[in-house]
Amino acid sequence: MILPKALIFDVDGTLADNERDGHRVAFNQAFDEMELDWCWSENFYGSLLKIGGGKERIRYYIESNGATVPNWVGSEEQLSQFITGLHRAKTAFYCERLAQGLIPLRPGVLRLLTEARAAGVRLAIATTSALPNAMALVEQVLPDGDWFEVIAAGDMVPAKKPAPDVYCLALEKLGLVAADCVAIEDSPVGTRAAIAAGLKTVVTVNGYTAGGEFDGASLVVNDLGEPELPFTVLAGEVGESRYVDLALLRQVHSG
Ligand code: XBP
Ligand code: MG
Repeated sequence: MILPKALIFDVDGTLADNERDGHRVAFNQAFDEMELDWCWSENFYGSLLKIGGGKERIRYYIESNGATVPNWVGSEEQLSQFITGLHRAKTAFYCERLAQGLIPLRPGVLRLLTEARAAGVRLAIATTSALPNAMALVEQVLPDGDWFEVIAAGDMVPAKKPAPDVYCLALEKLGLVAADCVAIEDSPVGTRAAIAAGLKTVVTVNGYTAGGEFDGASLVVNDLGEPELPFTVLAGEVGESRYVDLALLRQVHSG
């Protein structure tokens, strides 16, 4: 059994549990600022998470809920312009929340990154999120910078998750093939993308994704766990392991 050469992490929901109290709140702040009578409740936002990407989520909401848009929005070009402006405002609010330290890392993330880095296992990101949002999260929640040598973000590829594109881009930038790597995801949409790219995938669920379909995942756990805070295994074999570490990822990779 050999170690994976790289670990490819999803960002939102995986590195940090940031959808409910991060992205969702920032969307609502942007709606207020733009004087829209829209409000995404915690429950409703969960149903919108099947749409990857903030701009795509706004568009889907307008089209499927008949949400009121400003009077000046008539043509498709104006709609795109409106969504881009609204998403820009949301990004600013989101980055503000990150800077306030309101979004902590999930259990086990820093431990696993530290172990991987010390062992020479390369680290990459494959996210649906816009590049500035992914960078802001990494810079705010991880100490000492430069953890990830590759960041592949939603706006860099033609199709967002569940398409495999962003994982394929991460592999291309790493110069590796899927069989060399393991992906860490939190959502059904993200897991489908990683598996479609040919990656062995470990899923760490959160409040929004627990109970989702993770067909093809090698392992599904409640979080990465810590020595003093073991994970709960929802699917897959972990032997004696009590948290996700390189020894367990070696098994996943070879499985
Ligand atoms: C999750 C997403 C994102 C965020 C919003 O991305 O679907 O759309 O909810 O981010 P992932 P943006 O789990 O793949 O990191 O507003 O930046 O699009
Ligand atoms: Mg995610």
